Amino acid sequence: MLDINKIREDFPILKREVNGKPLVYFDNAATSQTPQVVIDAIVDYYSTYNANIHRGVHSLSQEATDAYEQARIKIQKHFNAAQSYEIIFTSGTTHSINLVSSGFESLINQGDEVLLSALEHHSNIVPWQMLCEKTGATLKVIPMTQSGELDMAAFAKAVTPKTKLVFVNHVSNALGTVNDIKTIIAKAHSVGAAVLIDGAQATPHIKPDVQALDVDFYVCSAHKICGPTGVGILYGKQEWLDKLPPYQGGGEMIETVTFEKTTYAGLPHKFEAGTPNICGGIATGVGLDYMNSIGFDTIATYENELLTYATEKLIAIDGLKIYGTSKEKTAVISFNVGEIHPYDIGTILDKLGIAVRTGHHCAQPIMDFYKIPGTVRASFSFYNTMEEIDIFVAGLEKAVLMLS
Ligand code: 7TS
Repeated sequence: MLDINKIREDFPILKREVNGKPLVYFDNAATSQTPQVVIDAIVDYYSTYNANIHRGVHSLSQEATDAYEQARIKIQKHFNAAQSYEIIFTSGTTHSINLVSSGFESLINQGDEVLLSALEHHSNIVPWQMLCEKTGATLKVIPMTQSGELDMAAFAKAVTPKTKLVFVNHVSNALGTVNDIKTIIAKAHSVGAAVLIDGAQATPHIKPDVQALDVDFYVCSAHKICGPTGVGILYGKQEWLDKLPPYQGGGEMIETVTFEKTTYAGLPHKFEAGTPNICGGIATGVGLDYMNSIGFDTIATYENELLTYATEKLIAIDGLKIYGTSKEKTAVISFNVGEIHPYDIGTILDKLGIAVRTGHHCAQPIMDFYKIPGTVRASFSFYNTMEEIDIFVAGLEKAVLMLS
């Protein structure tokens, strides 16, 4: 059982008001809020042991290096990676995907096929389009259904011996659909293709086991899992990370440098050129510890209760249509009411202190599929309450009345 009052005490921002009303924060799919333990870890780092890592003999540098590498081990354990050097720190999901897609430029050839899903965020579309433009490979799309699920029969047909890479999100940011990634990974592997799973929206709700999934790359952002902005995680199987060339050149990623030739450092440093976000990496580990102390099963059960409660209340509103009705979904509700523009609803809700996201959610192909410009998206987290859903629904009813 989750002690909601105690949990809410952990998040100072939840005490603030917006436009004179208590904040109701339902934009968790964009970024999660930050618990006090993470804020404290950031203050502690800069107050007591700020130093550059992996290079100093002095105590501060060693303390910072230890804390940063401990965070990597926490992340390894969280995702059940076989080795800590299979965890690469990046600046976010977008950076992680670009690192992998640019690495594949030397591994993909004209005539090869790469497969992505119709449910992707732009950051899991555009880098691969760029890869295809550079290499002459073909981009193929796994279609979606009206309920916002992937058409798995079409996927099975689309995988051929020409398929070299498959990239799919674990959970759709615009609809909340949980994709059957285990089946996708197994099918892709049957033709020797590598699989990248974008876990940006799954990791706030689900604890993935990368070895059980047998996934080749799994990526996510710290700022959606109670950590800071500017930190991303890239898990890569050692065999694939060894095959990929370095992404950026610079300090830290080398073994020896002469003007004639540079040799590269081993994993994970090969992909971590320059001074990283040291404090951010450490704080990411603290955020994961915090979420694990509540427990991902507890989080999922509670969030599912929020989702069910909110869905029941919303469908009772005249003219409201929910996009994304998959049986397996996270606590995300995308909707429109009649012909009212989502932006207008979002603006009125903001005046009432309620934060939702409106627009295409960086998933324009999904909006095109439904032939809509965008949606209102309410996304819940384990620190939200049923009372907040009541406030949101009452605010929405008021907005609809004003805008009809
Ligand atoms: N992939 C998915 C599935 C996402 O939801 C996001 C961010 C990204 C990639 C990119 O993550 P970043 O941390 O590199 O920016 N999604 C959202 C969202 O839904 N609203 O704001 C950001």
